[in-house]
Amino acid sequence: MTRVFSGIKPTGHLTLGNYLGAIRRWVDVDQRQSDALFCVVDLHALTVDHDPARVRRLSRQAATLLLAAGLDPKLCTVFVQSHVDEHARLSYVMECVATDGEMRRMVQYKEKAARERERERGGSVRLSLLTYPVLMAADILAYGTDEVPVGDDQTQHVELARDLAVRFNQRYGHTFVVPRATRPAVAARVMNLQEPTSKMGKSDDSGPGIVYLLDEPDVVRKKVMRAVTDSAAEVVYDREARPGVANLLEILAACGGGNPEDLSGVYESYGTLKKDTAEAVVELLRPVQERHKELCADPAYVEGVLRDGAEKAREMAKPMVDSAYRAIGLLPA
Ligand code: AQP
Repeated sequence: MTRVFSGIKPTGHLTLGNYLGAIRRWVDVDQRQSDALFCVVDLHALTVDHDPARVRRLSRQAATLLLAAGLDPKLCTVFVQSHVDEHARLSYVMECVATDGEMRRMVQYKEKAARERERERGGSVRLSLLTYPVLMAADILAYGTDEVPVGDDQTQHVELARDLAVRFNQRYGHTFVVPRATRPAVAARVMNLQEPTSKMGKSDDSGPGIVYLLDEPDVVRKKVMRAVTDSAAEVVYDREARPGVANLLEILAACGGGNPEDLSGVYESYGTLKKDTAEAVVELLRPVQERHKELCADPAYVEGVLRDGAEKAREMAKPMVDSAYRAIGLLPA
């Protein structure tokens, strides 16, 4: 059976981008057809300036939302990264396989390091921001993962995990499965409603352009109705020339099925397109929000799922990490 692994960072409240680009597919496809593990990757949230209490709160909230969205612990393994030591154990070994040049070429590193320097006025960037893709490679490789379902923004990191697996296998003997990224058919990159050339990212500051999974229906409506489009009159699907309209068409298509190009022919004005998109998003989020409320009333259930998930994950990862330690030359304990 295909082994699937993917994760989500508790760096902010989960967004519509997370849901359409990743979580929905985990729920509808991956947990049903594969041996799947889904992880709140909390160690990755420490790579930029962070508030410890907020990370804890967001980790709990992300896990609760994954279950509310439909991940079922009977079908898949849901856990928190820092509860399984194997991730950090393997990460160091993979740092001995990766090069600093590879790390510095990562687009996300360049963008985020620039952002951090700007925020701190020329201040320092955490070393973990540079090495984070290696930890992500370790997350994936520890489980003998075949497929990593991600949005477009993460494909470069999955490529790195592939390169490191191949290099390790060539140098030290076959140890790792070489993983591949899989992406959703539509909405692989949901864009910020206010800046439709930038990804809708949960750690961004631009609140009005980001639809959060826990936004009230009226807040969703307001954000979608105020989405930046352009001054042209016709509704045309053109990602390059008309990114704002294309983003709305893609969101609408992802919510209700169909494809953005066909939908563009149905609308004569931006007003009705926005109204229908807003309602489609509200309806998409409604059951997730209802279930989230129920789960918040039962924190012991969520904690139990995470405890059991970590135990299962540990059992899966330990043999792989032990064999990587042996292969690279470390003495067995
Ligand atoms: N806008 C998006 N469109 C489609 N897919 C997306 N994903 C994230 N944003 C979009 C996918 O969701 C999964 C988990 O994402 P993440 O936690 O790694 O990243 P994030 O939500 O983008 O959070 P940050 O902190 O704002 O991330 P950075 O700044 O690192 O980009 C992934 O599968 C991702 O592809």
